Amino acid sequence: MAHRWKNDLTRDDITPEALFLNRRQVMAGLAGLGLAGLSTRAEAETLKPNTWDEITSYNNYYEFGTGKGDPAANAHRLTTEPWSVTIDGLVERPGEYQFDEIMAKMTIEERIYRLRCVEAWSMVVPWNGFELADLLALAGVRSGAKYVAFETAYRPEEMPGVRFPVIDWPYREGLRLDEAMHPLTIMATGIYDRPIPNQNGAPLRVVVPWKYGFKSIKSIVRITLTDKEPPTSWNMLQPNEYGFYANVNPKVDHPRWSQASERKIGGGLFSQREPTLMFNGYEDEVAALYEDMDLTKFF
Ligand SMILES: Nc1nc2c(c(=O)[nH]1)N[C@H]1C(S)=C(S)[C@@H](COP(=O)(O)O)O[C@H]1N2
Ligand SMILES: [Mo]
Repeated sequence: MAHRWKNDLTRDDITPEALFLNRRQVMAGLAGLGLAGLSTRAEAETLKPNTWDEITSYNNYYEFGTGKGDPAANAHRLTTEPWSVTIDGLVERPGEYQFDEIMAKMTIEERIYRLRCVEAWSMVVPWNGFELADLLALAGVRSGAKYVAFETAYRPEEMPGVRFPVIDWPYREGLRLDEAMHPLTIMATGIYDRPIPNQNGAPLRVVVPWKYGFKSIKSIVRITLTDKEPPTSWNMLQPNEYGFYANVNPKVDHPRWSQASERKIGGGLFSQREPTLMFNGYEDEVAALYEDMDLTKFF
């Protein structure tokens, strides 16, 4: 596997002292420790993860119902063992990859990321997982591939929510290949060093921290490399409200509400809304991906 930057930074590495330094100093300090590359602004500042209870009881996973508590109540019905992911399309080694075999080959690390839902609430989640690029390398991306399409399991017997045509099931998402290969993009398999709960997308789900949460598709059964932008669930439903890119952007409002600020889950009844950050705080890491694009057009 190609050697790439690995983030060994955990929340225990963020010393109180580091919180008083400005970002550049923190970055320099991390570089000095050999942790080149990313310390997200969020991590360098006051990124405090939400609690296990918050992260696992307030969810969006429409296959189990559209209420925030429905996934926690219903997702225990999802059978996650055995599990396999079909990787096909423009790859050298198409096939069905067993979850256990994938895990045996991947390096699991902790990533503390902001999660910003398009509905304007947010959390901080200490994920465990591996870089999506490493999984794609297993299958071998062929030249000509430009996009990656993902599909969630569709199991009417286990998923009470799929009776309702809120979405054209199965839930589908997609990324441009360079977004999928970006070191910030992970496949999460755990939270707080425990296996990822069903309601959060067991046994493996995408996490793209600079995009609205709906891009971070859960319980993946298929990954297809294509040369065309794939259809994606929310975009199919309301193309004028949910774009393919869905980058977090405080300056581009949803047609029905502002995206300039967000409500932090767990903040309490009287907590202030927080300003939403460009690319959810990951601007330094990802802005280059969109250099020549009009983000109001490609929202
Ligand atoms: N398959 C599937 N994936 C999904 C969703 C869904 O309904 N079905 N909801 C998305 C939305 S809108 C958000 S905000 C995040 C929420 O992730 P969390 O429940 O782990 O916080 O999952 C995303 N992934
Ligand atoms: Mo969301």
